[in-house]
Amino acid sequence: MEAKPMKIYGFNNTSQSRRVGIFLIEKGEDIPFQQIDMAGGEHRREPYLSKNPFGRIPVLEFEDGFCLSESIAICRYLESIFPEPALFGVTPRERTMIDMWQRRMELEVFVPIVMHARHSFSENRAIQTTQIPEWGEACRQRATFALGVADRRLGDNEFLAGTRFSIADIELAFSLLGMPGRTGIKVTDEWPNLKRWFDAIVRRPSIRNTQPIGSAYETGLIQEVNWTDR
Ligand SMILES: N[C@@H](CCC(=O)N[C@@H](CS)C(=O)NCC(=O)O)C(=O)O
Repeated sequence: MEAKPMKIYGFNNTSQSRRVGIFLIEKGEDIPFQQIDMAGGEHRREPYLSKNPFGRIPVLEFEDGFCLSESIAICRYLESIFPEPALFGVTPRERTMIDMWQRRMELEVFVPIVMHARHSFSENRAIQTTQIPEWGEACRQRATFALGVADRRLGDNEFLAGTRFSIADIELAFSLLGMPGRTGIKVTDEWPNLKRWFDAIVRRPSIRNTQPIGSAYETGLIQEVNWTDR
C-alpha cells in the first residue's frame, strides 16, 4: 500500500501554491500546509533542497518521506486519490479538452502576465533585476490576445473546457487574480463572456478564500465584482 500524503510546503502568496490550495478546497479535502519563509530563502537551502532540488514551491510530502513537486503533478495526484468532483475530466474527450485549455491558459496567459508584471513595473525590480520593458509589453499583448480567445470560447461554453468547472478554469482564475501587486490586465466589458465567467468564478469559496495579500483585488485593480452583492 502506498504511503499517505502528509503535508504541503507552500507559501500562500504564490500562484503555484494557490493552485493546489484551490484544488483541495474544490475537492472538499484538507492537507495541512507548512508555510515556507521565501523572503528568508528557506526554499533555497537544505533541508528543502533535498525535497525539491529546483528550490521551488509547492512540494507535497508523504509519510514515507517521498516528495512530489510541480503543482500540476500534485493536483493530478490529488485527483487520483480524491476523484470527486473531477477537475481533470471524466471522458477521454473531456480530459483532453481540459488538458488543452489548462496548458493554453498556463502558457498563453499565466506566464505572459507574470513576465509582463516582472518586466514592466518598477516595484518588481527586486525580483527581476534586469527588466526589459519591451519584453514586458510584448507579453502583455500576448496575454491580451489569449484572453480574447478565452472570451470567445466562453461565449459558447459555461467553462473553458465545456460544461464542467476544471483545472483549466483554476489556471485562468489565478492568472487574473493571483499575484500580489499589479498584473496590468483588467477584465472589462471588452470581454463580456470572460467577464460573466469571471464574476461567477470569483464567488467560488475556493477562489475567495485563497486571495493572496496584495492581490489585484486588494490593490483595487479589479473592481468589477461587488463582494457584498453575493
Ligand atoms: N512549475 C512549478 C513552478 C513552481 C514555482 O516557480 N514556484 C515559485 C513560486 S510561484 C517559486 O518557488 N519560486 C521560488 C524562487 O524562484 O526562488 C510548479 O508548477 O510547481
